[in-house]
Amino acid sequence: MKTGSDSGKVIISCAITGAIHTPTMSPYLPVTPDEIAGQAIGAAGAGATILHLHARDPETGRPDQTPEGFAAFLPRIRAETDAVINITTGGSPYMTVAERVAPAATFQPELASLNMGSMNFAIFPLLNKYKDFRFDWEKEHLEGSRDLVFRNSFKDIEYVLDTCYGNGTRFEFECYDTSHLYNLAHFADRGLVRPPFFVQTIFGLLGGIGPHPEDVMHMKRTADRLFGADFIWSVLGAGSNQFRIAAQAAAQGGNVRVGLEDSIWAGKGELAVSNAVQVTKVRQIIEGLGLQVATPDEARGMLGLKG
Ligand code: KMH
Ligand code: ZN
Repeated sequence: MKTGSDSGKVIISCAITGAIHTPTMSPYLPVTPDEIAGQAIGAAGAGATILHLHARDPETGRPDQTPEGFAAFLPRIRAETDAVINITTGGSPYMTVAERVAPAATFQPELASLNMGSMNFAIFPLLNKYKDFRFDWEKEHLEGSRDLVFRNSFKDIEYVLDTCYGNGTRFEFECYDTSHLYNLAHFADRGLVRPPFFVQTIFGLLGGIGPHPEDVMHMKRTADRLFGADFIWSVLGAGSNQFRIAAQAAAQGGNVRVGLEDSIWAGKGELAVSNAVQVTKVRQIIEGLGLQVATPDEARGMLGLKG
């Protein structure tokens, strides 16, 4: 089994801002191009190997999937870090796949995310916690998720592959449940994707698999069975599950993803004041286990990136 840290090297992905959290939830969520670039550079300085990037409208914080939105911060991040750039093709679950793929098609990054199946994507339970929103769209965004299907049909997945693969972009395969691992195996069987597969297993989103340690083990065992030595395993624990799941996976040869996209917390009831804070914390976990954080070039080798 090849999990990424057979060499003792652990890839830290940091997802800087995403499309789920909103400005009311944390004043530290980066929204403007300067904030996104500044926090991405800070995260890389703290040890992030890969930067997973989304853009937002600088006035309202609303997810923005236009290439222009990304153009406002990508050059600075590329100039000031050596981190692997990973552009989202998930965008926001409210967008069409054509909108979602446009930035990755335009900027042809080394990595892009690819969501491996459709699912409910429920964030409305957060309405119990947040009441007074700074911007109207935030409430609609949470309310709308009662009836939201994050659509990633087989045709949608093929569309992203067709659009990006020719550019040498490889993928962070986002798998929110075991069926998504089987979907990836299906694309591999058809020869539409090539190993090594960077498999991002995601835990604790309502609509996907849960955050229990047995859920983590089940996803890992299933990926081991389907992909053998052909995958690099990473985990993303949503919200308060972030560090516990990162520690479990790192101890078992996995790689980790942190960042304010997936959790705004640094600890119980303590907001993370930056992405770098989370990277530092997970780095301490990794090094405490006697492992080392992979450099961007080491990750390029592990994941077969174009560099
Ligand atoms: N926020 C993650 C759970 C994407 O950008 O393609 C999912 C994600 C999707 O990162
Ligand atoms: Zn994302």
